[in-house]
Amino acid sequence: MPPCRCRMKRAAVVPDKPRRPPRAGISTQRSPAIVGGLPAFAQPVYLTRPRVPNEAAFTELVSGMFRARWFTNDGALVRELERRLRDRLGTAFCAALCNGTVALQVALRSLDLDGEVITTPFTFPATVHAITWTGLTPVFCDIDPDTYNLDVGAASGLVSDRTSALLPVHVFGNPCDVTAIQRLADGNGLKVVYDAAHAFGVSQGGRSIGCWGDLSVFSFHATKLFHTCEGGAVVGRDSALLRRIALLRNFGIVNEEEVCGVGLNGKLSELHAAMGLSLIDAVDEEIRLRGELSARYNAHLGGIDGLRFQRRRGDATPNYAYYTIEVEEDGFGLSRDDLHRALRAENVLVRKYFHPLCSENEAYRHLASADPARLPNAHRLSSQILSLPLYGDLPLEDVDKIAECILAIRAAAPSVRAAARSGRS
Ligand code: T4K
Repeated sequence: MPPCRCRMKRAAVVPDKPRRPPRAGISTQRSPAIVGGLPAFAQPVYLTRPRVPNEAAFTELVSGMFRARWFTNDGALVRELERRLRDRLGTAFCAALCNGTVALQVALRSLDLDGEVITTPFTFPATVHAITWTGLTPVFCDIDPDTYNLDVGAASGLVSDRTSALLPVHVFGNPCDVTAIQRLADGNGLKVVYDAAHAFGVSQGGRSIGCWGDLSVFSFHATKLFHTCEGGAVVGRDSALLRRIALLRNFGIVNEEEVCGVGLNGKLSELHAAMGLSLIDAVDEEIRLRGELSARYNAHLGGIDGLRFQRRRGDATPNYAYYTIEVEEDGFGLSRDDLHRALRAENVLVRKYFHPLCSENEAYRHLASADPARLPNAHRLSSQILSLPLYGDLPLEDVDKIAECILAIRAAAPSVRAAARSGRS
């Protein structure tokens, strides 16, 4: 039987900082599936689900594309999407690309960098791979244990005469300390490219998150709150950079007579742009729904010993891209991995974003900056972090049930631990 998709009346939006104790009425009595109980969900609850556009609106755009017989290469739909994104993101330019990873590569390449780029190990592999694919060397910097973002003080200690840029990530949509990063960059003649893959719709101090640094890069992958199935964008303010980016994403072709530089094929297709255009007006609604779901998680999980939460910047407008918890074994009674296994047994497909760290990849392990002793905060967080399901049409009752599972699993900690570590799960 498919899972029930009905909705209960929604709770008022509350600040995302967890404060309240667990709600009364949540049962910790049920027997966790990992120790023989029935799974809480008959069907998998995915970490996220892509938002589906209004089919009629999407079909109309695609029909127009068929009529025009123009499917890619600077088509009308891509141009329209770029215009809408520019307005939405409040940036001087927006160049759409085929995905966030290629957008990162093109952004780095457009700045003519060489040598080393300081970045975080606590990110999706794409961030660091983009540095390497561009012929640059990543230098890993530890993170702030509370915000999960680049520790700017630690970054300043890593700047050398080989450093050409900083590539910080607004992890889970939480803005970096952009003022301190700019100060560090300006003081050392460095460029700044932000990986804003998680940060669509976020603003800080009243300014869109895309307004900081030299360039910012977004991902429009299907798992993002705004998506084009696959896609991405580079935003910034310098029109000379926009010209370079436009060339780089189209093989370096200037015109039929001239090709310049080493470009690649980074174009977004008209079909992907149609998806984006039919979803862009739903972004605020998606953020609102996720905000409600996050508040509900907070209400259940906020007071539990052994659970910690990302400290969000007070001056930021969040987008609720992810809902994560840190599991401290001492207080919680179980490790993150125990809880991960126990929730998977309930059919709750939680994920360990981001574990392993990028610095643990065999491609990077040899780097001096990848030494775990230099990255204590990142290693601790990577062993404790867990992402819980979150997407706009996740029913609030499912959040209640997931929280109930977490409490029941915790209440049965000794037997859950034994089952999780016995290899039976
Ligand atoms: N920088 C950062 C900081 C990033 O996080 C990312 C991407 C990038 C750069 C690069 O941007 P892109 O080149 O991807 O545009 C997913 C996404 O594929 C990836 O885009 C994203 N970050 C990363 C955080 O998450 P996986 O390998 O964990 O995805 P997957 O397939 O396991 O899906 C996650 C969940 O979503 C599952 O529960 C299944 C569900 N799902 C997924 C897809 C694709 C669906 O329900 N439907 C779907 O169509 O990487």
